[in-house]
Amino acid sequence: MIHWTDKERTFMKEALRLARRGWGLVSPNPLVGAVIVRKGKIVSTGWHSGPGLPHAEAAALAAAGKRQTVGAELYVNLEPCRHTGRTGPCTDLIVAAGIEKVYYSIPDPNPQARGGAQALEDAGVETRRGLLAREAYDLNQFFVKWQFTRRPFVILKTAASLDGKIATRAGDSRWISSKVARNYSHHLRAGVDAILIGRATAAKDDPELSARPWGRRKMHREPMRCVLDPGLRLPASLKLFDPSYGGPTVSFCAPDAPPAAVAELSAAGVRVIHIPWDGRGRLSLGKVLEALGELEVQSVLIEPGATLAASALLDEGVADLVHVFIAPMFLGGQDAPSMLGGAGVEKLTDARGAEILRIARKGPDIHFVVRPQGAFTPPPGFLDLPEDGPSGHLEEEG
Ligand code: AOF
Ligand code: ZN
Repeated sequence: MIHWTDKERTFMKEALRLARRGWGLVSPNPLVGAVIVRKGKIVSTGWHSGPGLPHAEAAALAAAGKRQTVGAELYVNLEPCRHTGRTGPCTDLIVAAGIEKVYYSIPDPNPQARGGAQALEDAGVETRRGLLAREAYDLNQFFVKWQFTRRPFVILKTAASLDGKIATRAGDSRWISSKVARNYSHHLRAGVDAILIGRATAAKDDPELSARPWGRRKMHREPMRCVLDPGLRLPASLKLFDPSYGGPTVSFCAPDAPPAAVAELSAAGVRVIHIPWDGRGRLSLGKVLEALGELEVQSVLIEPGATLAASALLDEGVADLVHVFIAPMFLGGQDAPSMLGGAGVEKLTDARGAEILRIARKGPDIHFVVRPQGAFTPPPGFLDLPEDGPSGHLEEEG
């Protein structure tokens, strides 16, 4: 068990804080921050701000004077790369700058880039792995899952009343959650590669599916807007299909969708992807994720109605993380939809278990962050590090 000092933790926390600045900017790259420390003081910092732009380590080194980096320490939340991709190897820059010691949180899962720590050791630079590994992993779960599985990380977001209803008996649902909760949802949208909704939600709510995070600088890139529409019967007039509202649109349809509708949507700039049935009369979500992964989509936010939520969470079990907002109201009604539709489970022993990672307030609402059973976990060895503690952080926020 390695005991990290408070100073070491503080410097890596700063690297993680810098890394978060790249939220919504860096995909398909990871969120990375770097801090250079000399004689116990920060001399420069850097963060990665997008594909083709300098890596965090390169940015921090460039921001420091040459004499400041000799004999200094570098803190970075991902193992430095040793490859030439859109930019050159960070390991070479680190060695040339005379850095003596590199602290990194998690190994680089990218087969092209990995191996940087060994390269540094070979060049006489000391490396220390595992500082704030859990936090660093949580920050880059999208990147890590996609690198290991070529499938996107799946976040499911839902909002309900205290009695678990997502709409009134008449279908009224705007809005159950508060403005603060909805702003948080826009922050989530801003950081993912794709948003996915079902046919019923598209028809009923006509959402834009754009990311409009609170007080945020203009989005440099809007997430891809995806809809499950087996028979391609949604009207072309929906905002979802209008490019002026958001990112590119993808329609997932059944193998036997009418060719005329496919042609019409394609001509309008919508990408149409055929998906096999799942055996329960719905499109296979597993196959949808496979198709998205091939498009280099590393994260998808599902904003489901009751049917899609049940498929994603219970029937297919594809969700890796669930955000639930509970609003302080009661709606009642046998026929008012609740969070999960579908057939449901029969026995309590069939329930999908979950681990609550976080509970917070969002205005008047309660915000749960939950990891359901079956969520992605990295392969053995990736995270079982000295720093490894319990798998989540149960926190309460004021
Ligand atoms: C980043 N930013 O700060 C670090 C990365 O092809 P490139 O040049 O865009 O390199 C991307 C890979 O580099 C990425 O998949 C990851 O493995 C490694 N490290 N990437 O975008 C950074 N340190
Ligand atoms: Zn690099």
